[in-house]
Amino acid sequence: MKILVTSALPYANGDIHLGHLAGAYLPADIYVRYQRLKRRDVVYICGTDEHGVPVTISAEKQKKTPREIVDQYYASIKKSFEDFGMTFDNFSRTSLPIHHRLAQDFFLKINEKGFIYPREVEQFYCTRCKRFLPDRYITGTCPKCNNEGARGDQCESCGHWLEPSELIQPRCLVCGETPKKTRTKHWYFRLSQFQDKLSSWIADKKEWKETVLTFVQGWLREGLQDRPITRDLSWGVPVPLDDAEDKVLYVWFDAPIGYISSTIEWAQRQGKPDLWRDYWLSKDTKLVHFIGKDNIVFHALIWPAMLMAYGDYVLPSEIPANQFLNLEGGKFSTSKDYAIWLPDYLKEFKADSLRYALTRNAPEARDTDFTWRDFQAWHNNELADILGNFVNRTLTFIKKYYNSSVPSTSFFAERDNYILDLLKKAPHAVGDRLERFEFKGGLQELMKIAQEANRYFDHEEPWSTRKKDPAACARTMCICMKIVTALSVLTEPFLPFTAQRIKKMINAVPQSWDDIGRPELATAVGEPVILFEKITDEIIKAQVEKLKKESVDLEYFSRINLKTAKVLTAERVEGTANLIKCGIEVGDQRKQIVAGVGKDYAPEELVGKTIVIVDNLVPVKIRGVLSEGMLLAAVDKKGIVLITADRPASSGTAVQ
Ligand code: B3M
Ligand code: ZN
Repeated sequence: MKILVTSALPYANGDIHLGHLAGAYLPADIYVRYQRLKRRDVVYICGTDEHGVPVTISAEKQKKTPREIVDQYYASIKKSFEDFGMTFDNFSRTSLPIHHRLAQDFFLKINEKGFIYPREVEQFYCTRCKRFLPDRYITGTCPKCNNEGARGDQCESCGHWLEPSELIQPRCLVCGETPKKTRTKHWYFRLSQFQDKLSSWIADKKEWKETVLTFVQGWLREGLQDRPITRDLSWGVPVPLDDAEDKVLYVWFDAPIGYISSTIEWAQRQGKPDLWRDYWLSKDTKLVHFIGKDNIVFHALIWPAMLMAYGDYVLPSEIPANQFLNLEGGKFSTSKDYAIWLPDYLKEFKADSLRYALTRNAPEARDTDFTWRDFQAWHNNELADILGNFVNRTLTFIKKYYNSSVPSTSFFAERDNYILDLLKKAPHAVGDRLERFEFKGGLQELMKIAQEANRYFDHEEPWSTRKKDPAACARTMCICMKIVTALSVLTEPFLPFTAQRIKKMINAVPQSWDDIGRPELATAVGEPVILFEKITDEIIKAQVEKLKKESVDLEYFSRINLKTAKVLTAERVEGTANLIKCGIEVGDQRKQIVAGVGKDYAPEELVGKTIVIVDNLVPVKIRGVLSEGMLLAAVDKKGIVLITADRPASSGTAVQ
């Protein structure tokens, strides 16, 4: 069997941050490294997604051409992935001619087969910017969840995939103007025709993650609709038809085809231009797409439908989509620069510490939160104190008391056999988890071994048997070396740089995954080095501060109008547990706000208080009641504490 693994192609419009890594990249790299150690035939494909509105918007913001933007970010994404230890077999770009040709061929072939048709449609057009507003050029309120910042292609908050016409109160992203509907022509993909085929294809994917299946089944239940696959843009793959001037393929149509074109490029680079066919055109290929949850609909429905329409290619076997990683309690946000960017991280810390933290806390079944404190604790208490410590104490002991040559033994005692048995089972214990895409579980199994190893060392007390019972001491150290040697392979998928350093210290020959249980020992060890230096509180504090500062700059902050307000009236919103409607005075204005403080405050307590509000929040309806601002409160585990004026202050005063 062949295994073809892909990670979502990142848009070449910005750097990679930790949220991306945890979703589509790190787990894939662990999986692939493991498969290689199992000596399986695996190819790992990725590249940058260089088309679409995300790229053109970034270009406009940075006053550069799309070409300049994609060249810049292709290079920096590729570099930081390498530094992070990602081992793609090929990292391509969708702006290459090889990809354009393939995407156009794909379009033409399914067009010939009758799966594409043109349709006159009304589209939003901005009269001020003088252009059509596809996808993210338009924003408005999501019809599903009422999130006000929904984009024209998808609501980031609830994941709903949108058509711009569904948006409530649409606005041009660039100038804020309310756009007008204007006629244009677009080509549609007959997704509706694949309803049954997709349903039966999904039916035997029982092992798939629940989160993925729920999503897909929800879509199928609603009924699949035909989707436009062309756009009025000048940047992208030109639509290969005579009457489609100035139109390009929708980025989500061409991007997944990038998995194939990147594989073709890989084959060419091997000097075996047809080799890609063995993977894409064989029913014996296990195609695995690693993605984040916002990409599920494209990979689990639309892309398979495209492949079915085309005919010959293999369909995805596995789509182990991850949930989201949050950052210190908030969502990663590129536009607000609230993120930890990989190149910044790598300037100050080691790749493996992050690989460890992101796997230990992987958002496999639900969203998880990255905090610098956890990062520090896991690095210090687990990587350094458990894994690093065991390797180090073993090697320094052998260096010091055995002059760096590895002792041997001819018999084992009961406790030795216990640990040897654990070692024998280790490749399965870890490997089985990885086969099931349970990376967090795999890492736990690995750390269990390091933990048991430390216990064994403590229990055997080689420092005292050294004199009392030299044979026992030799036996202990021989076994410890077996464990270190096994760890140098077991850690490799997760912590490749560490694995490399251990191998160097122990002079071990490369081993395959299946040799882990019976590791072959080198006769002599090299110089022991400390694997993980502790990370201090100061270093972590600086990172937390940086994040706070970077998340809003002054200009951003000055756009938020904070003012004092006096509460004149307060009453509970009927039928709700904790909403209170307050009539407030803001200078000479009267306003109404709805606040979720009813669990901790009675309405009477609020009346007369001088509070702080965000005055220029776009009015929203909460449970049908108009709210024209938001009050500030501190929220901790114990409950809500209102922020109020310390001394009498007149209402309507700016808070700075
Ligand atoms: N570029 C979207 C994303 O980064 C996208 C993935 C394409 S995979 C074919 O979320
Ligand atoms: Zn506009």
